[in-house]
Amino acid sequence: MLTVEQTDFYEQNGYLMVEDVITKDELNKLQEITYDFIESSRQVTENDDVFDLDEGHSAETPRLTRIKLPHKQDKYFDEILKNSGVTEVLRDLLGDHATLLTSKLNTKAPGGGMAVEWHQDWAFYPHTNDSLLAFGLMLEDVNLENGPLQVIPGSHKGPVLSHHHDGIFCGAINPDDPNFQREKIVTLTGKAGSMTVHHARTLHGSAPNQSDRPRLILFYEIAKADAWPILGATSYYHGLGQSKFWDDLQDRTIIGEPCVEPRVENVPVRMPLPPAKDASSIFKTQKSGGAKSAFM
Ligand SMILES: O=C(O)CCC(=O)C(=O)O
Repeated sequence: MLTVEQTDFYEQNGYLMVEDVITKDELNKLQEITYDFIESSRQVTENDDVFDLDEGHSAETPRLTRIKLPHKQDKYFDEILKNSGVTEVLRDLLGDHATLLTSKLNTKAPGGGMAVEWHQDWAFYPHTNDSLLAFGLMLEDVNLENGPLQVIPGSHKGPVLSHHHDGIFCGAINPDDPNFQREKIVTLTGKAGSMTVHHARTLHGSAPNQSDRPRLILFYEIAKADAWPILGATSYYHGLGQSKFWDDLQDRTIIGEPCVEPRVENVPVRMPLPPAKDASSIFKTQKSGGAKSAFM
């Protein structure tokens, strides 16, 4: 699916944009399911296992920051990962054995839907090696107004910056950090059906949604199967116990087989601890952890 130029570009820059990665029918189906979820959030008044609500959410005007773990909410979100153009891109970037870590559908509500402050995913979930990436499938067109993903090319080869504020993990860098090279920012806009990929160590963030339509990006975080999570990071599977973890790992295997011999590399690790008061999502971690905004 990817050309050598594309895989080289990803290797050097730590990000990639792939257009038309899914078919029109696949896109339509994903959109339909997503709008059904947004519709059903009208009944919801508090954050729960499915919805992360944005300020101002109501039955009249649903405002969501996120639909949590979409691959657990509807099997089509799992199917698209394991059997579509997306799967081929992952194979080209990660090889023949790859595992899903988590998924989230960031819905960024119209008229000010929350920014995601600049961060490196790696700070949230260190592993035994850094063959990890996140990709975002655009379910609607993403343009400059609705809060596109932004990245710093090459930052995956640089330092992992501090994501702590006053000794607490706040899930964001300080925008005044001298290693944050704002002048290098690349903005990833694109058509529905496009896919952005970023390495787990690539610095990225996104501004509030200033448009009158939601910004729907379906994110998945994926590891080469020999990258094992380090206990202390946040994910639901850390609390499952061995048996359920093993079953869950089979379910999360996208390509090939699980690997029970972790590849241990000399990677920079600082545990995302102590946690912020509310660590239930990146939005809550950044807010309750006191992260300084880069978008004010
Ligand atoms: O929604 C976005 O723009 C970025 C999401 C992200 O980086 C995250 O959830 O870790």
